[in-house]
Order: sequence, then structure tokens, then C-alpha cells
Amino acid sequence: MAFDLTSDRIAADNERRLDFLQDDYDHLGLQLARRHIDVEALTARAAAFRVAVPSWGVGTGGTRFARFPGPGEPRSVFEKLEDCGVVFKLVRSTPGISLHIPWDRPESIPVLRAFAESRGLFIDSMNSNTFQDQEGQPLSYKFGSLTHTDPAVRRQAIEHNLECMRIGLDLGARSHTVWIGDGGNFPGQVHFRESLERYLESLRAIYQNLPAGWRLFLEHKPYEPAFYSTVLNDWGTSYYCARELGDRAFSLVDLGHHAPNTNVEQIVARLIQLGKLGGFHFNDSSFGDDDLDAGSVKPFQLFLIFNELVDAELGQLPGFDPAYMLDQSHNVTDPIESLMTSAVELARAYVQAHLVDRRALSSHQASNDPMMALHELKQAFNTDVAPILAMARYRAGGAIDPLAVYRASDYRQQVARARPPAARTSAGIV
Ligand code: LRH
Ligand code: MN
Repeated sequence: MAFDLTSDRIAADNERRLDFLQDDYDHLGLQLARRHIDVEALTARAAAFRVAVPSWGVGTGGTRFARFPGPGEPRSVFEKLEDCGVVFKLVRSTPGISLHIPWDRPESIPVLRAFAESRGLFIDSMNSNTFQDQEGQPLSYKFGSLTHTDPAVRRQAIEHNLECMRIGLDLGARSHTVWIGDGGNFPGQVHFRESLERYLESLRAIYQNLPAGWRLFLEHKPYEPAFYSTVLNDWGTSYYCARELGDRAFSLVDLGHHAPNTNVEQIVARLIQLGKLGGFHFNDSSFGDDDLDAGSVKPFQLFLIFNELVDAELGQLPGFDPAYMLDQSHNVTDPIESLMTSAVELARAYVQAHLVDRRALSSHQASNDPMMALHELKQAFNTDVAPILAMARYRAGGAIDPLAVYRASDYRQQVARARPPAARTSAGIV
């Protein structure tokens, strides 16, 4: 039974808020005009901002200790897309959906594609999974997958990635993301140089089968599930491999895949400069790969990352076209609320980064005036652009206040009644 959140409900709620929004918007417009900034130009940028939602993000996430499933858990890729459709309907910036195989392997590709398109959604990036063993899988990934010492295991993992791309091609996807947990838990367990050679050999086999027009994203991570060494552990190794593979291979930056206090915005600037920034898995974290909601813990870091992205965008760097995706684990919130809120936080950081007076900033950098340089960034970060974000949603048929409309809709209660709780309550991220 399909659930929906009607446009009438959104329009009715917007009606009650529009006057206040218009006041706030006009007032912000006056303030920005004094800074020679056109509020309408920024609203157009906010309206054009897009970020893909992970299919695995609409289920309740967990940790190795426990997972506490919420009401109305999606039980199939169709129910996942139903929930992704609600996010898109309310915030209007998330038509793209990243899929994960085998979690989202469809019985019928045409049926799934039509279901997505009927909700204004499209399949963005495909994600392979050789970090878990599937039922009946001949060879185990316990000691690795694409870098396993046994060529038969590597072959099995390569075949899985080729299958993912075949499914993606028929679904209209445009990229393939490879993250593997391969590595070791003990010194001496894995030969650092040979394992990287095996990684490259396997990725070459995947790259050779990359559909025309597609991009291949390599996702690095310093640890987990391996806790002593990980084969594709950092951005430098990822960059080296992307360069070795070819023009359509790029590095993907998952914000949580960096040691605490890493200057991630500088890594982003490096990959931009080296022409190998493929995209992002946005989330937030304090300690490890916490997969918390983007902008919920370190909103200034998120702003500084978008400051680098907007600087490159305005610099019209050739080939600069990063794919923005969320990759979060919602352990204690309603996943739909978290995904909506995170999509808004990304648009906020993007619009604020467009408030930076880059001519003034570079003159402060040239004259070595750190205080005025920081002031330039902080002035942008401290500007409340909420009226611009809400106006962009409103004009695109979305909700001025997505959370209020969603909660008033009882969508979660409705799907909870229709989707009996899944039997499985085991631990694990999804
Ligand atoms: C690994 C990761 C990767 C996904 C998985 C769900 O930590 O970030 O992007 O495949 O989470
Ligand atoms: Mn990720």
C-alpha cells in the first residue's frame, strides 16, 4: 500500500508561514544588498543544489552493540524509495538515490526504475558490498575481497562489482562507488605493498568494465572493520590509485573516514587541485566513523569544506563536478527527519560559502592579515540564510518547514501500521 504526503498538505502549511517568510526574506535581502549581494541569485543557487540520499539511510542504523529498529522500518527497496520520496517531496533537493547491492537488488529492474521515476527520483550511484558474506556465497570475505591473497576470492569480488554496474546501467545510474574494508588486525598479517598491488589489479578489472559516461569512485577509510591496517586507508593512496586507473576514476571523501581533527577541507582542496575529487559521503563525527547527521557536530568544518568547493566552482576549474551524497546511520532519530535536516544543512553551508567576498579574502591572504581573512569567512558562516533556503524549497513546491509538515502528516505512524516490525533486530549498521 503506497503512502504519500500530499502536496495539498504542504501547500496548506506553507500558506500559514508564507507572510513571515516573505518578511524575513525581504529583510535578509536588504541586509545582503548592503554587502552587494543579490538575494535572488543566492536563492537560485539554493534551488539548484542537489545531494543524493543513501537507500540504506532510511532504515534505522545501529552499532556493533545493538540496533533499536524504529517504527515502520522499510522492508524492501520499494519501501526505501517510498521514504526517500517523502524526503524529496518536502526538501526538493534530493532526487538522486544511491543504492547498495545486494541490500537493494531488485527482482525487476524496469519495475524499480518506474517506481523511482513515478516519485521524481533517479538512481544516482551504485555501491558494491564485499564487506559481508551473502547467503550461499562460495568464498568468504573474512580475510579480504578485492585484495584477498586468493585470486579466486578476488575474482568473486570483481564479478560482484561488475554485476552492480550492470544493474546500475539498466537503472540509469551514472557512477559506481567501491568501498572495501580489506586490511589486517595484526602487524605482519597483511603485506602493505603487495595488498595495494592486488587492489589496483582488481580495480583495473572493474575500471575496464565501467559503462560509458560513468565515473568510478574510490572510497578510502583509515580503519574499521580492520583495526591495525586498511589497504585503501587515506586520500593519498586513493589519489594514487585513481590516477593509476584513468580519467574516469576519482577519490570519494567520506567525512567520517579521517582521524579526529584531520583538516578535511585541505584534503578536499588537494583533490580539487589534483583533478581527482569525485564526490562526497557527507555526515559528521567526533571520534570515528560515527556517521552522524551532517552539520550536527561540526557545522563550521562543513562550511569550510563548501568554501573550498565554491571557490573551485567560481574558479570554473575544468572537470570540477563533485557528486554530493549523504552517508549516515540514524540510530536514534527518525531517518526521514535526519535526512531532510542534513540535506538542508548541506544547502546552508553551500549558500553561506557563496556569501564569502573572495576578492577581499584573497587580498587579506596576500597582505597576511589572518584576522580579516577569518572575519571574511566567519561573516558568511554567521549569516542566517534560512529564509533563502525556505524560499527555494517553497518555490520548488516543497515545504517552508519540512519537519513540521512531516510530523503533522503522521506518515511515520501510518507506515508503522502498514509495515509490521522486521523480525531481525540484530546489531550492525543497517
Ligand atoms: C563504509 C561506508 C561505505 C558504505 C557503508 C554503508 O564505512 O561509509 O560508504 O558502503 O559505509
Ligand atoms: Mn561512506
